[in-house]
Amino acid sequence: MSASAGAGAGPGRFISGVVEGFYGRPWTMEQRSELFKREQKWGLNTYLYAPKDDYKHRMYWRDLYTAEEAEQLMALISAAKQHDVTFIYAISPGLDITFSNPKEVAALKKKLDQVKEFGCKSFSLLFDDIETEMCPADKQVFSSFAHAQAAITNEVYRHLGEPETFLFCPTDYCAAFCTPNVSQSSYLHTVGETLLPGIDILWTGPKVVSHKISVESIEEVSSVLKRAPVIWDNIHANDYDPQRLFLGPYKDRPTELIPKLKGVLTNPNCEFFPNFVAIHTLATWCKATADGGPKDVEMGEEEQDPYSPQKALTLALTDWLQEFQRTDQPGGPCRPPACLKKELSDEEPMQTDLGENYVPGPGDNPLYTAEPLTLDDLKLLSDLFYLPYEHGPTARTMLQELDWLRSNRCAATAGTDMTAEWCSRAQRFDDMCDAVVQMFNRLSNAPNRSILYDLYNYICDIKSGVGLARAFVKTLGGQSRPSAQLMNDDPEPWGFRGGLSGEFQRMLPGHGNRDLYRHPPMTAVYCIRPFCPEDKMEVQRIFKEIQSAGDGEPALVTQPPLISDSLSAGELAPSPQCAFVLEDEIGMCGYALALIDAKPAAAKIQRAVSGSVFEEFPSLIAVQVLPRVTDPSPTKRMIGGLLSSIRSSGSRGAFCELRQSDQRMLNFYTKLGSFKPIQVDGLHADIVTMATDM
Ligand code: GDL
Repeated sequence: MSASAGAGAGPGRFISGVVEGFYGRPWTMEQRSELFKREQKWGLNTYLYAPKDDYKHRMYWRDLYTAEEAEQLMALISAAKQHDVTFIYAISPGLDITFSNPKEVAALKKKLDQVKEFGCKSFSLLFDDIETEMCPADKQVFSSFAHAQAAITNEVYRHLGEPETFLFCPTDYCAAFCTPNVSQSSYLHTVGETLLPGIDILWTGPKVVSHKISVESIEEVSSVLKRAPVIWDNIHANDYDPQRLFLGPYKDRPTELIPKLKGVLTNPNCEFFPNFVAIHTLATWCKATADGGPKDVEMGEEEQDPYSPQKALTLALTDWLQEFQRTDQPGGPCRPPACLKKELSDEEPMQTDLGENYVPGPGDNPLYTAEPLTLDDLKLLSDLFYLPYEHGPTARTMLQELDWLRSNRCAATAGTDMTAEWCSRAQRFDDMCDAVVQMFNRLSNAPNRSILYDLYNYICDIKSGVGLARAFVKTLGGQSRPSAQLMNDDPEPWGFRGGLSGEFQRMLPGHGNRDLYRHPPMTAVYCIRPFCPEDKMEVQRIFKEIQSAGDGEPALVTQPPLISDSLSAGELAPSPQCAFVLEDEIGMCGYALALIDAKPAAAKIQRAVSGSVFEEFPSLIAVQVLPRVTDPSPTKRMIGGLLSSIRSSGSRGAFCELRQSDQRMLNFYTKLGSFKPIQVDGLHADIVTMATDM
């Protein structure tokens, strides 16, 4: 199963390169030819043609190519050959193929025969992202979906003369899709046992977009598949989110994987030009070998690896910088950026056109001169658009600083010891924002417009985002009136960004987002403090809000009445030292109230509770937390504090009353573990009582 990475042909070679396997606009033929050139230069050897939204690759897979299309494909296949790149033609018939119908198999063979005539020698059948249910006709012939796919794949493979490179993409192409798991997946076992040994299998790792791929996970899947997989890596794919682009290095795949794999193909960003980093760093990774570099005991763990993502990124960005300076427009730009002008000035005068002939007179505006883009600009750009599970270092610092400035806003104008620190950190944040704007300006003026146009929407978006954050910090520091962009009742559309999808997200708990910066789940600052009488109204508000959540109806009056409702509604006062409230930066977001002895309170609201309940669990607690608090730990801490107050009063146990409809709190208490449901007679069927001893 072992292989070594790098270019070269032959059955044992490590497949390395690019899969054009994303949804959306496919790359152009020119871009693909450019890709082959780069692959050759960087030592990558394969290109898998699998553009999801190309009609004849998937939706109309049966249709043969027209003469014009044939010409283009032939040119592409020969361009790949010229650059020593293996061109693999993939087809995705899974949307509607009937496996058991011989006409369908014939159609598939005919289509692939046509591509073979174009000079293509390597093929692939893809069954990703399709329905897993077989049609009735197939169910009669095949014992499972895996058997159907493997049978047809073997037949096509043989028909094509057992090509040296032939790839199969399973429907369960990552661990997350396997039921119940990889080692017990009957689908994967059948695929592994039935597919002919010359066919290689694609695998995306633990997930569709895998954060990390471990050696153990590959060993596990290899033993089920009976061969080393070819990784289809979605680490740089961005087709699932129009606001994201990935310019970080190939990362979190140890180089010890190389001998355990048959290959790696990256399925990168939809935009062709920004993939320079994704592909360049993958090439660096493929060249790194486990016994490559000298080992230094002083080195950290990452340094021990012959591949350093950070170094690979710098190499890639250094080469990419050259690309930005290359003019790709016929005739333009009229004037070179400042850096190039100097070099040229010693030589012959430049070819001129109208713009170049114009020489400003004394007192006229000087000609606009573009500042050259720098390596630091590209590092910053990559940090802002890094990887799917990670922001780059500068982006992380910016988020941390903004979070600190926001959390310590009181210090901004208080004139205390912390004010100086607040102001200097605000200035640092402002400088970082300014660097983003400067980077944007220099990028916009770079001679290579094709790269710029692919980046444009993203850099515009981040420039606006940073602009809003910057204005917000200025407002906090009292340096400007509440920003027009932020606070105005009639802002410009860029003051409320994100469209309908943004609105949907904001309505979901935790904004529907798992912020990369807040990882693990939440680092929002919560404060738990003792309840005071002035909090009564807010507690009532939270109680009402939760009671009416869902259908917008006011709370149902439960008969007999609940002691905890009376406590939350302020009709009963909590016992001294037995009440807390939870606050976040918006305000009060939860409370925990207790009655040490609930019996008199029950009597007060004429609630009969059997004596044995009060004997075993004399105290009652009422806890509520607004849904915006998605992190369970502050609620746990608040309940912990309340229980310890109850304990120190000498109580033997506490109970709570919950409505069945309050699934959130029911789940919460269940997960806490210490509370167990108890039987209380005479309660409404909707009420669950849970109790804990001290
Ligand atoms: C997928 C698709 C791929 C897509 C990617 C990222 C595979 C095998 N298939 O599941 O076409 O680009 O997710 O959205 O990865």
